[in-house]
Amino acid sequence: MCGLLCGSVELSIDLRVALRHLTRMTELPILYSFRRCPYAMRARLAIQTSGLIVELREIVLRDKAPEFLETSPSNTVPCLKDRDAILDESLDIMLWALDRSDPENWMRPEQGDKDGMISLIQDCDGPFKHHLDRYKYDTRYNDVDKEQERSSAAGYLWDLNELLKETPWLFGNRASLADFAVLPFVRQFANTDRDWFEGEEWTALKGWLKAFEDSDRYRHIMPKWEKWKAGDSPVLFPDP
Ligand SMILES: N[C@@H](CCC(=O)N[C@@H](CS)C(=O)NCC(=O)O)C(=O)O
Repeated sequence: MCGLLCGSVELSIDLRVALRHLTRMTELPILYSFRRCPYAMRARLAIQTSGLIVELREIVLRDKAPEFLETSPSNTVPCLKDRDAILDESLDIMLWALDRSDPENWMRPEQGDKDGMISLIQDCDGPFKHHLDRYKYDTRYNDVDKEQERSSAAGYLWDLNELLKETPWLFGNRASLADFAVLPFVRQFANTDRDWFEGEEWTALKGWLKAFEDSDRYRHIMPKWEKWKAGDSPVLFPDP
């Protein structure tokens, strides 16, 4: 559906022009993103909860826009440009958004603290992602045993399951930074072989992932975007 539909009332052309003008005047931060990338998903989750608005530029990884390549030192998504500042790591983008506004208190979990959350996220981005990549994309690597990689990655998921047996979220009875930094990667693991994932007895983990995938929060970060090119009308995220 057109992003400029408000309820059932289509915004007038004048309003569209005004919105475009306003976007230019206020110099919204620019988020280079890719819909299905778990790193970009976590960045969008944090931006969405913060209430900030950014201009989203959808990047296609096999045909990256030159403006994106000039902006991102690592040539990876997500990348956020806020005036002169460039944030090239998804976790930094989450922290940038939540530092500005954190209405759901993601940075102040009910149990544990920021250091504990960061440590759990680092285990996700480090060893878990290492094995996840070799499980999901095993043919891209030499000498990997797909099942061995799956089993190594699953160790991290069993640890998450233990936490989730105690409380509905990783750090207590409220969602926090840790949940939304990690969930997109657990989803990526699950989707690699959904039948196998559903057959394992990590019941708390499965419930946590399902609640996320069924949520409005998830739906709102996953609309389909057209590939961005210079000169396109700005696409706002979240869709106002
Ligand atoms: N360190 C980065 C990693 C991001 C990353 O690896 N993104 C992938 C897409 S999911 C990417 O852009 N890969 C570059 C490519 O495939 O060309 C972050 O946390 O933001």
